[in-house]
Amino acid sequence: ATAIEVDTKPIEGMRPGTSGLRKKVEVWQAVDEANKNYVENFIQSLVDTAMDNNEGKPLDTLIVAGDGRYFNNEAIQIIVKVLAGNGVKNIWIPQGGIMSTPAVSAAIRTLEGGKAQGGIVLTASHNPGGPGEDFGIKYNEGYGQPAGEEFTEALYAKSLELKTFKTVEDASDIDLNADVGTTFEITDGSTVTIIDPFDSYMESLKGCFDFDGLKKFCQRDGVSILYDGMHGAGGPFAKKVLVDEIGLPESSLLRSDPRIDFGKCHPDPNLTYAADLVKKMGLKADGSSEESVDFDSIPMLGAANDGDGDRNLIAGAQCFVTPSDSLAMICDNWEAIPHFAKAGGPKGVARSMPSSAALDVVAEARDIPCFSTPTGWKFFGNLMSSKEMFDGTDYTPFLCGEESFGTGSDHIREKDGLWAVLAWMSILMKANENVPEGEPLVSVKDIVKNHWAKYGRHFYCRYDYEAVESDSANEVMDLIRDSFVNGDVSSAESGDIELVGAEEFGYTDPVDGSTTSKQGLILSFKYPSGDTARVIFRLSGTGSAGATIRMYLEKFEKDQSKHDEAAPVALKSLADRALSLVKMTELTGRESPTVIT
Ligand code: VG1
Ligand code: CO
Repeated sequence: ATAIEVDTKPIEGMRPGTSGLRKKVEVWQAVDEANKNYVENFIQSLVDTAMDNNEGKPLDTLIVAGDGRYFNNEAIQIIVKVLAGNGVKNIWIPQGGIMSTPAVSAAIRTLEGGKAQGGIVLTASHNPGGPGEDFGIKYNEGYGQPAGEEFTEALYAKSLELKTFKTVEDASDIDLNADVGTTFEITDGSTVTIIDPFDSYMESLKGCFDFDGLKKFCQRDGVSILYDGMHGAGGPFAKKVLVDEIGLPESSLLRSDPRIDFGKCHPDPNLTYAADLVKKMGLKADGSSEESVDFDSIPMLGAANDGDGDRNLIAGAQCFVTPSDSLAMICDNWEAIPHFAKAGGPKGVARSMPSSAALDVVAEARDIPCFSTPTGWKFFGNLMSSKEMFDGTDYTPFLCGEESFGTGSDHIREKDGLWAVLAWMSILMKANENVPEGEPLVSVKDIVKNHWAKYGRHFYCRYDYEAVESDSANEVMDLIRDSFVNGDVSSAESGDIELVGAEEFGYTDPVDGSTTSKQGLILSFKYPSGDTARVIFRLSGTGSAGATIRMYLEKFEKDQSKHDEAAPVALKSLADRALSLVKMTELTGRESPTVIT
C-alpha cells in the first residue's frame, strides 16, 4: 500500500482527561458528519506530538492494543493505517487485539529489550462499553507510563489546528488472530507484527512474587480464591496466572471471558457493580457483613478487576478491604512480597491526595518516604523512575495506590489489578506460614482487624454524583472556592461538626518541578469530641458526558471499640454536613449520590 495525505478539519473536544480521551463510541465511529475522521484526527495529533518528542523523526516501534470493548478491532485497523502512513516502522499488535493496560505497560518496558517507544491503548477503562456507551484511547510513553499533561496538552493543541492526516491507500485489514510472529508489510517501511500478549507481563509479575510458594499455598485446605474479571481484558491474564501457573481450579474465575459490552455490566470493581462477587464474599453493598452466611463456606479471598484490568477490588470472607486500607496493609506487610523484601522494603510509597492517610501512618511507623500526588497514575511515574531521590541504588522498589481501586508498584508504570490480587495472596501465605495443618487459617478479616487495632482505622467512603450538568457542577466548586478557600471558614453556617479549614490542592512534582493546580478542594472538620475529619470535592476527568462530582470522606478513629461500624454509617453525619455546606441539592437538584463506594 502507499502512504497518502488526506484533508481534514479540526474537531473540538479532544483534550484527554485523567487517563486518555473518552467519548461515546458513536463519536469515535463518526456517526455524525461533524466527527468525520475522529480516530484519524486524534491519532494524527498524537503521532505529531510523539514525533516532536523524538527530534521530529518518525517513531520506530509502537504497540497498539485494547481492552476488547465494542469498536476495539475496527479502531485497531484504522490506527494501523494512520501509523503506517506516518512511517512508524514496527507496529506490534497482540494476538486477538486484546491486552490489559498493565500488560501493555509491561510490554513497552521489556518486549525485545524495551524497544517500543510507546503504546496506544484502546480503553475507556471502568466505563461501560457497547453501542451507546464509551470508547477511549490513551497513550503510554517509553517507560510504559501514561503520557503526562505536557504531552496531552500539546496533543490537544495540535488537534485544534489539524489540516490533514496521513494514512495508506489500498491496504487490506490485518488478521488479528494470526499466529504470534506473523508479519504484515503495510508499506515499504512499515510492518505489523503479531505479538504474544502475555510474555512481558508474566515475566514482570514473576519478578515480584513467589509463584512456586503461592502454588503450594493454594493447595492447602481452606485456601480458595474467587476472581471476577467483569468480562474485561483482565480475564485471560487471570487465567494464565491463577489457573495455568498457580494451579487454582477454573471455577475460581468468574466472568473472565472478554466481551465487547462487558456482558452489559458496568466493569467497575466496587461494592455496587461487582454485586455478585460481593454477595459471594458474605458482604452487603455497604461493605458490612451478611451475618447469616456461614463464614467457613466463603472463599478466603475475593477479587475483581475492571474493564482494562488495572483496577482491583479486594475482599476477604465477610470483609471488604477499602482500596486505601489495602494500600496501607500491603505497605505494612512488605516482607510478604519478594519484590519489596529483596530491597528491605519499598524505598518510597505514594498515594493520590484524596486517598486516605492510612498509608501515611504506616509509612511513618516504618520509616518509608511517603508522597501525596494529584489523582491519576501519570503522577506516580516520575517518583517511581527516580532512583536518585532515594538511596541511589539501582533497585528501588516503590508502592503506589489510589482510593479508586488502583494499586501497583514500579514493576510497571500503571496500576495493576492482578498485582494487587497476588499481593494479597502473598500476605495471606505469609500470615499462615506457621499455622499448622488442620488449625484455622488467618483470614483477611483477621489481618484487617489487627491492622486497625495497631494503627487505628481511617473510615473512608466516596459519593459520586454522575452526569450532573457541567454548569451546576462548576457552581458547587466555585461556591467552595469563593466562600471557604478564598473566603472565610468561620462564615460557614454553624453546625455540630465545625468547618475549621479549606484549601485547594496543587502539586509540584519533586522530580522535575512541574506544577499542577486545582486538583481538589479540601475541607477540614472538627467534631465536638475533638476528632478531626476531612472532605474533598473534585470533578472527575474520566467521564464522557456532563460532569461527575466526587465527594471523598475520611475520618480517623483510634478507638478499637468503634472499629466495627460500616463506613457509610460512620460517615453519614459528616457527609450530610458537607453536602449542606456546599448546597449540593440546591445547586444540582440531586437528593442523593449515583453510587457510594
Ligand atoms: C478516576 C479515578 C482516578 C483514576 C482514573 C483512571 O479518575 O478517580 O483515581 O486514576 O479514574 O482510572 P477521575 O478523574 O474520574 O476521578 V481507570 O481504571 O478509569 O484508567
Ligand atoms: Co482501568
